[in-house]
Amino acid sequence: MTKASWSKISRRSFAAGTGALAVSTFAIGKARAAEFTYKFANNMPINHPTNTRAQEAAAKIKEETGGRFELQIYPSSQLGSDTDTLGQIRSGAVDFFTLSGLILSTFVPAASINGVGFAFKDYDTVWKTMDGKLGEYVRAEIAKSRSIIAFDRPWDNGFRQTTTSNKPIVTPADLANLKIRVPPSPLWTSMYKAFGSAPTSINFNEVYSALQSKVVDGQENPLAIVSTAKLYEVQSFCSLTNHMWDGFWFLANRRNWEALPENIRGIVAKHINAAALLQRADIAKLNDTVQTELTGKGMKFNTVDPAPFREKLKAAGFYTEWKGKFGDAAWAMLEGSVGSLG
Ligand code: X2X
Repeated sequence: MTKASWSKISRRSFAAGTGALAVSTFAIGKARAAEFTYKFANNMPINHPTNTRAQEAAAKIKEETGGRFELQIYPSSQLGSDTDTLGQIRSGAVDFFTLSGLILSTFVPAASINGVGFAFKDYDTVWKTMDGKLGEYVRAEIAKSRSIIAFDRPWDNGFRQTTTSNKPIVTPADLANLKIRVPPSPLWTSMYKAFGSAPTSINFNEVYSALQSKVVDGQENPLAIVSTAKLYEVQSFCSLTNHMWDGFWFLANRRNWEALPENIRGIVAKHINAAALLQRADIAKLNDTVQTELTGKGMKFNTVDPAPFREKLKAAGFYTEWKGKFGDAAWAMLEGSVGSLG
C-alpha cells in the first residue's frame, strides 16, 4: 500500500485553492498518481483467467473511483513464492493475494477442507458448497486470524489432473512410489502418502524447472494451468484423475483493507467478486477446449475410474484422519454438500 505523499496532497489543495489557472496547470502535468496504490500478488501466468479478469476489474475500479484507487497486479509469483507471499499478506507488505485454500491451511487449518480427495463430483456441487455454508465457515475461520480476510467469492483453480513424464496413471497402483510434486500443504502430502507415492512439497514458481530437471516425475494441476504455465513442454501424459477441486481465496491484509475509505472498499469488493464469477466461467470454457490443444502438442490423455482411488484412500484411513483434524461440525458441512465420504 502506498498513500499519496503529503507533498502531493498539499500541492493538490494548493491547486484547488488558487483557481482555474492552477487547476489546469495541474491537469496538463503528469497523470496524477492514485491516492491508494494496492498490490495484488498471485502465482498464475499473465494469460491465465485469474490475471485477465483481475486486470479488467482493476480498470473498472480505477474508473469508478475516479482514479483514486489503483490495483497493481504482480502475476507469476513476481513478489515471491506462495509461502513467501503468505507471509507478506499477513504482515501487510502485499495488500491482496489469491491463494489456494490448501496452502492457506498452513496458517488457517480449516481452509484445506475443500481439498479432501474425490469429495466433489462436479462444478455445480463445488459452487453450491463454496458459495454456501462451508465457504462461509472457511471465510469466518480466515477472518479469525485477524491479519487477513477473504472476499466472498472464491475464484476457480479447477479440478486437478495428474501429469507425468514417464507413465500414465490409470489405477491407484500407478501412484505407488511416484515422485510427485505437491504444493506445500499437509493435506496434499498426506493424500499422496496414502497412495504410497513419494510426494515432494514445491512452490508453484519452481514446478516447471523441477519437472524439467527431473527432480520429480509428475505433478497435478487443472488443465488451464497445464496449458498456460506450459507444463506440457516438460510432461508427456495427462491422466484425468479429477482427484480434487481447488480454488483461490481472494485475500486482503486486514489493516490495509480497513485503511481504505468505505466507499472505495465497496467498489473494490464489488468488482473483485464480479470478476470471480467471470473467471469461473472462463475456466469452465477452457476445460472444454484445452484437452484438444494439449493433445495437439503431444500430450497423451487417459481417463480413470475414480472408485478404486477413493477405496484406496479409505483403506489407508485418509478420510478418518482428516475428519478428526477438521472436526465433526466442519466434516458434516462438507458431507452435507457432497455426500458421505466413508
Ligand atoms: O501450486 C499449484 O499447483 C497451484 C498453482 O495449483 C496452486 O496454486 C495450488
